[in-house]
Amino acid sequence: MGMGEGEQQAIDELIASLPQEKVPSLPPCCLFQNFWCPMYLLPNVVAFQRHFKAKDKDLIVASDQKSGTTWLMAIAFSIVKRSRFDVSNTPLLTSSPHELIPRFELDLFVNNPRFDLDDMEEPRLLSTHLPYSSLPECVMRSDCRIIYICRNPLDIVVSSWHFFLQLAQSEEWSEGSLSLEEHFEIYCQGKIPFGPFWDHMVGYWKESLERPHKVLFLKYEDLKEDIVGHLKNVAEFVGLPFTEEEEEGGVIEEIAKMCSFKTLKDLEVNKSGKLPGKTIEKRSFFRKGEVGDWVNHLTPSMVDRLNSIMQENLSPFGLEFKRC
Ligand code: PAP
Repeated sequence: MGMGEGEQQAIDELIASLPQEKVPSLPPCCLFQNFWCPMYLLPNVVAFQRHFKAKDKDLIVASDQKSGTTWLMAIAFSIVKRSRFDVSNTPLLTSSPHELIPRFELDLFVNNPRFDLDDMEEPRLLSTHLPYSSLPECVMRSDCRIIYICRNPLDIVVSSWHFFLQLAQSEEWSEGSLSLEEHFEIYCQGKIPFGPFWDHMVGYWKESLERPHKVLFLKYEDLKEDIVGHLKNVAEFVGLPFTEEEEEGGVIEEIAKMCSFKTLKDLEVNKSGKLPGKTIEKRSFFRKGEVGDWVNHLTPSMVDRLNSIMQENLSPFGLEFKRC
């Protein structure tokens, strides 16, 4: 079911009333509820906010773009569905993590503002790039849980530059490509889709401190350092701790390996083709998968600039990233 004429008109009027930003190689955005929302996603965001009905058992994977979403989707799926699937028959072997955990604004509420999610198997695994403050009220009120992953902005900006360069090749909104310097500037201004990144991170960070049973806050770098420890944390958070038997049987290590960058990147399903209904190549979700690749791309002055933005906007809340 598409949007009615009246609804489309209301969205058009809303967009017209908002500050807008258009840069080549990024989708045109408008400043909606204090974040830069790609205009083509606004109807979906509004429909999600109006029509989604959270259930207590829902698990939502949340992230800013390029922070480790794909990895966390694979992890969440493997942990929650492990009574049905093991590494020999997991759907991860035949589907992209993005197909297994649909995103509200990019998949579920696209052209279908009253999407009925009632027939999804429970617990429902769902995902979003929206900031915490833009999640529907029912998500805050229900007992559903959120796992958020964030990443050092120095690595995010490099990752997102590569990603949008590739995306821009096939998108009609593209008017050419941006140099890393230009992309970096937009990122530092907070005008990248779903930005500013500091508000995104701090929103979930504060909620994870106030309501640790509601929001589990993870960092990409910490997962790289101790994946087994973090898989245990995730399993406990979702109320499905690993049993002694599972631990002794090596189940945690098996999941870690299945969800690793190398395993997922080398799977045929993630190597070729596009996500259903999308222009994006699945392989563009797997580039290098490393911590600290920024040293190969950013100049010392870019690093200083971004570090001082973090110092100003993240450190006061106790949110820091290790210097490497
Ligand atoms: P999305 O927000 O568009 O879904 P997301 O998965 O968050 O993208 O980010 C992709 C990044 O995660 C890429 O980083 P890079 O550009 O620095 O390489 C990608 O390589 C990395 N990535 C994807 N899967 C994994 C994984 N299993 N383990 C570690 N990193 C991964």
